[in-house]
Amino acid sequence: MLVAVEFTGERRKLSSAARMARKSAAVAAGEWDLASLDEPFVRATPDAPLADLDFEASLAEFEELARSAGAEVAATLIQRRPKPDAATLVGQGKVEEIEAVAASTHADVVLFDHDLTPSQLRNLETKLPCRVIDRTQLILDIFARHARTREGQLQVELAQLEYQLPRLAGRGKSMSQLGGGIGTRGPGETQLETDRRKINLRIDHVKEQLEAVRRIRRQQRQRREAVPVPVVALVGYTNAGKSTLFNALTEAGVLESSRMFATLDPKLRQLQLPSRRKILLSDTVGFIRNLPHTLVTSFRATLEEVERAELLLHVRDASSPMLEEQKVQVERVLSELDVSKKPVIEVLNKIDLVPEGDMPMAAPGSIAVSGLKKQGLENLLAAIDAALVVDPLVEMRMRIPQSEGAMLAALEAGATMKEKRFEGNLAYVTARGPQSLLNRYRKFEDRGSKAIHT
Ligand SMILES: Nc1nc2c(ncn2[C@@H]2O[C@H](COP(=O)(O)OP(=O)(O)OP(=O)(O)O)[C@@H](O)[C@H]2O)c(=O)[nH]1
Ligand SMILES: [Mg+2]
Repeated sequence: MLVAVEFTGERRKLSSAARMARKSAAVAAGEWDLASLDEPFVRATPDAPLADLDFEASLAEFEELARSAGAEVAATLIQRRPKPDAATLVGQGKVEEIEAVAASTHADVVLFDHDLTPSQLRNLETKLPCRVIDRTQLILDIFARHARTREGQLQVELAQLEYQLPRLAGRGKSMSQLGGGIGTRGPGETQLETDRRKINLRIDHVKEQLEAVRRIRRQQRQRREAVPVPVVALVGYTNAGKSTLFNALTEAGVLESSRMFATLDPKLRQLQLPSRRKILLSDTVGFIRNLPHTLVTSFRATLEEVERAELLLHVRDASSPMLEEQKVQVERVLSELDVSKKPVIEVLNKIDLVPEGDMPMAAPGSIAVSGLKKQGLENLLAAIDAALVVDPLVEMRMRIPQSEGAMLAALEAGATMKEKRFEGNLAYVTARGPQSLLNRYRKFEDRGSKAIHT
């Protein structure tokens, strides 16, 4: 069963940037008079305040998260109170209600849409008849299910171990009831016997293995970087459609799923742009609201393609009611990764779900697409082409002996031919293509312009 909590004292959860964006969108849509703009919460519809809309959307997101972790939702309880209870997060009466509902629905696990301090977790587990799992642990569990590479698995395990360490004491009873499977994965295999010392040993061991795996990855990357191909990284909120778009763009057949965090490990595929320039497109793990800082740090390596990308494609779900809030969250993580200065193209995805005339406000230069219906992809590719300054397009006139047929073919594969003419045993060509490619043909460069036009 799920317990969603909202603390009205913390209601300004919606960051000021998101509120501003929302207000300006509302004004642009002509729905509001300016007088209402000073109210902390303008109304979204005559009878539903925005704060409620946010709460509902975040509740829906929480339910989706729970399902992604394999849970069947038996019941959902909501509590609103001014501030958290220090001992049990929710109030005493609510704890009793949860206990009763958990018993009557035979729930195995109670999931809280909020983080619990170690002592809150202990208190709740003593009072409730089943396992208690908080938001961070739920996200970690989803990560554990979806980690596919060795490095991803090790990272998740490390985060799980570090999360467990301060929460060990007093869990003896509940640890033996491994109900529901959630929160029992990864280091869960050894959960029954864990004690602090064992966990610490394991942490050291995982760190060593991670270091070894990363060394190998660094070597692979160096090998790849010897051939300069710019990396373009898809980033965005979980479920925005990054993997779908990645597939549409590369036909790569990467795992795509409605379950959240389907992609934990970055995927890289080579792709050719309309200019014939090659890029490496990288699919990355989705970001999520309130992702604990410890997780961001431990997933740094997973996001390393983002750090070395030349260009980011920020994929946004245009059909989501949380559109603006999601953008703020993604930008926050990007700034934590120290990549806010990189060029970004905003991609408004899922436009097939947005009724015409209802398009949300987006940054200038943003591209509307549907990854699923493969709409707008040409525009997106052209925008990527235009935005990549690392390997600019240049034009070069060349004189290539016809005996160099292979070179000529390679040039044609990587560049656009603006002019091609054969004279005797020489091919006179004007090619437009990436500088990195044309530089390899310098020795054929034809500096005398007469050669071509006579
Ligand atoms: N209608 C519609 N659905 C889409 C579109 N793009 C993606 N989806 C759906 O949205 C869901 C999530 O898509 P994914 O591509 O897995 O999303 P993601 O951003 O990679 O998610 P994570 O890897 O979890 O961060 C899937 O059910 C997709 O079929 C689109 O353009 N239109
Ligand atoms: Mg994905």
